[in-house]
Amino acid sequence: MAYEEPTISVSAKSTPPPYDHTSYRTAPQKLKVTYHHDESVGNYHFGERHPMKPHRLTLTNHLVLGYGLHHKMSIYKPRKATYEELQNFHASEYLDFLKRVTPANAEGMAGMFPKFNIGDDCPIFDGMYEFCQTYAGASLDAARKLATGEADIAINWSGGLHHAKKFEPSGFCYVNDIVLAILNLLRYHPRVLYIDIDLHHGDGVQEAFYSTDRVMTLSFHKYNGDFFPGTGSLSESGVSLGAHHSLNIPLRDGIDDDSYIALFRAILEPVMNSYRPSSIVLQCGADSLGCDRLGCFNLSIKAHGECVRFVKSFGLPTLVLGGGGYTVRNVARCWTYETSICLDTALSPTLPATTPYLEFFGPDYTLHPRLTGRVENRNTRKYLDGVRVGVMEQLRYLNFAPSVQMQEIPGDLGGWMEDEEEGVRDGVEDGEEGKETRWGGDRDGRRGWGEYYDEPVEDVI
Ligand code: V1D
Ligand code: CA
Repeated sequence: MAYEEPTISVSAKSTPPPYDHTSYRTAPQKLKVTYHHDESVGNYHFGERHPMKPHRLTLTNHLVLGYGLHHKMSIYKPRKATYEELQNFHASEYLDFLKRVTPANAEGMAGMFPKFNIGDDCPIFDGMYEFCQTYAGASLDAARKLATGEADIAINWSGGLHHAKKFEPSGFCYVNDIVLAILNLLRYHPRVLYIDIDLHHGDGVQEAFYSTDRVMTLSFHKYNGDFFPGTGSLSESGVSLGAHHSLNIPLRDGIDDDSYIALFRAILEPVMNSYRPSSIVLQCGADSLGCDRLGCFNLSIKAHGECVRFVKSFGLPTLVLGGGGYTVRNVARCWTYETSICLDTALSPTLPATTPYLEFFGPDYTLHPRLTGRVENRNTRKYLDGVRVGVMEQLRYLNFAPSVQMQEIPGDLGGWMEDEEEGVRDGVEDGEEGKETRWGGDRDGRRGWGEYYDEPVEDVI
């Protein structure tokens, strides 16, 4: 399948009115929230000294259930992503390697490890390929629910593995479920905004969409040129059609709640007004919390959650994903709290007493332990203002760019949902319901639209 760039309209555009998202705050609507989770995903193990602990997903799920949040959303156990689905982004040579290699045959395949970046960050572990299929399957399932309109917000805490590349794993990420999900959203959505609040730069997603204007990437991260993955300076802004569509917010150690939230809002509001996405993918890496084992920021769970609340206030179909997060008890607290934000539900500050693994949350057993104030804030006002101004300058270019003209989807191209569901539908999901696309308008907000496509989603890349 070859990717074709969409037709570009060169007609002059009038300035659209600012995004009216405040009404969503004052008059919250009953949103359809879906939660995509396969219990098996928490049982994989990267190795004894490895900081990535899939068990954090089990802890999160127990807290979500303990608070009774499953009564307020539709829960799906997704099927695993197929090899063909992974191939939409990843090279077959790489997938063949991932599928074949095991701890038992690793010695014989060690010659291939440098080529496929296998090492301390990305070790070979039991069930690695299945693990990838499981978390990617959940993101694809969530994207399908958004595309059909069965979900307004779809959550997959096992996803958000933003570093994986077409040919190799990177930074604990083997397949890039985010790129795969966005590629599928692009069949229905003219413009997808990707937002990344993980401590690390979302390099794999940025790289995949670096030359297209169909996806804007916005990553907040620690940056000093050296910190993993080493990318994410303000000057990385996209190429070709994608020029000015990669936005990077490089931060120093110790950023606190007030400055992070103020910056997040001050940047996201104009991004929404300039880019006018039709859907959002939000990566909620929890390593940006204070006290994270690999972290160096000062954020509380409330501040992290405030970013989710602000994104939600725009009222667009939103895919909510996990990512990094290495102090597992705080990851579980954070993603549970963020699930409750998606559901507009207040949670008791004391964790439910019947939660399995409650001992992980002692001695306080609270949802909001104090995580802030341990690292000196190296982000001066002047520095942060410089970053904000730099982003505003990039956005000015967008306002002069022609908007993407999309074509209405012909009948049978809506078949993504049926294709992928047929024969592999799991027992939990409901029957097919009428597909609808309720959002839309072009970047001017003038034109309503039905289902949009951009024939094959390969090689945006
Ligand atoms: F501390 C470790 C112990 C064992 C194995 C790895 C690590 C470790 C810590 N930090 N590895 C890192 C980072 N890697 C390096 C390498 C050293 N260099 C030559 C490169 O600094 C990788 C950090 C990955 C962060 C992943 C993520 O949080 O962004 C994430 N997002 O979604 C899923 C994971
Ligand atoms: Ca980030």
